[in-house]
Amino acid sequence: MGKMRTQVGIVGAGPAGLFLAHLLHLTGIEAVIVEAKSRRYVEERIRAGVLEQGVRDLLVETGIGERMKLEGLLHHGINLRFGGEKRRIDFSDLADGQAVTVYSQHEVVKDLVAARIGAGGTIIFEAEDVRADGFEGQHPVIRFTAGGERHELFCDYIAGCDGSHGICRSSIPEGALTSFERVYPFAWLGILARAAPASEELIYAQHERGFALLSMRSPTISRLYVQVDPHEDLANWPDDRIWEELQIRLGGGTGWQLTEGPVLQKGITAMRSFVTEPMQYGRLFLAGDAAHIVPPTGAKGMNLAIADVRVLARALQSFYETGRTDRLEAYSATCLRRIWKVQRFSWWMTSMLHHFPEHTPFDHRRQLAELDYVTSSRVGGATLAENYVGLPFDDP
Ligand code: FAS
Ligand code: PHB
Repeated sequence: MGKMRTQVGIVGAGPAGLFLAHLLHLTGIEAVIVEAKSRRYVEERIRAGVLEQGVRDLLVETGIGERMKLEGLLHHGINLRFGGEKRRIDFSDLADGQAVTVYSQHEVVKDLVAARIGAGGTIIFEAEDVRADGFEGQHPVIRFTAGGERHELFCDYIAGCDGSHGICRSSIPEGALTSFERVYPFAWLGILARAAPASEELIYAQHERGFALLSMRSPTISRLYVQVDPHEDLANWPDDRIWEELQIRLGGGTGWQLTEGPVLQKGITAMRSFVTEPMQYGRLFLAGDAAHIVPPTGAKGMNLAIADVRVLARALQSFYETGRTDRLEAYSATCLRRIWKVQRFSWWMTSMLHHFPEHTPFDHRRQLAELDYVTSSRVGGATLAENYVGLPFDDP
């Protein structure tokens, strides 16, 4: 049995775990990440695509934003297509000049892995049978198998950054947590295609056949989504059917055409809202998808994960520098203020743009009126814009 010791043990090398380790490193706090998958797997996993202004600034301020500044696409607005029209939400006008950056989550992960390894950080990839123990007392330990040998990583604190299917949340005793969930009656079928994006900015389309989204990864790679049945089988969606549906829903019968091309990757993502409270138990702290899930309509999942670990890193820094635990004790409350505001926004965007099976013609007209309002009222547009570019970090 191999025995190791560090200050903060982190389970999961996604955006939350990697960025937490990076922030801790900057304040001289040692961390070790234990990750179930391979480096290649986590660096190639296609997920989110949009960074909030505050997250962009944080990556730059903490020294890992250089490639993002070069390769990321700065967007000063998004478009909403509905009722045969396309209208723009202008962030420059409505969100004090803030913007979002289109830069893939897996590129952020690559930059963080490179920074961690470059700084001599430890990431244990392909760890098996990972367990988090002892966090109810003073001596938390992460146990795992790597290289065919069982290991114990003793730490002061454990950060559960292992996503929605990880082991950390489920390691907390029954009854200690309360979960809040809303499951949506649809899913997103997403494709990555070698096709020049047919729009310079994102287009969110509300259509009677269902929602569609035009996003991108670069001037030659499109990222596109269509709303499908929650139990849809990908086999029912050959490429030509996906393109046909995207043309109808995004084109809006205006003759406008999507550029089509080879589909490089496709998948179906379930849509749900989920929060667990509190996000901590003893010396175990949950962050990112391990604690909450948002429907991707608001482009918030990764941004919220990074907001969580920004709070956790500051709380751990306060402990190691002063011995005080007040920020650690307030971690959940501090994060949940932002989380529930982001949950509301993600729910609102999802409710406004998707076709719900139970909708009546009244609901459809109401949706169109809401879209008309937010795209014709400065106040209405500003509420969408300020949430989309990202609410200010509000902890002291
Ligand atoms: P992650 O899930 O990214 O990372 C958790 C890590 O923990 C993973 O590397 C996993 O391998 C590891 N792990 C799990 N169990 C473990 C164990 N037992 N031991 C060790 N390691 C373990 N968000 C958006 O904003 N826009 C999108 O378009 C979007 N699309 C998505 C598509 C899919 C298919 C999914 C699942 C999510 C999507 N999201 C999207 C949300 C996503 O971006 C998350 O919010 C983001 O990855 C959260 O980051 P983490 O909290 O680090 O969790
Ligand atoms: C993406 O580019 O993957 C993306 C963009 C905006 C969203 C969701 C996903 O709301």
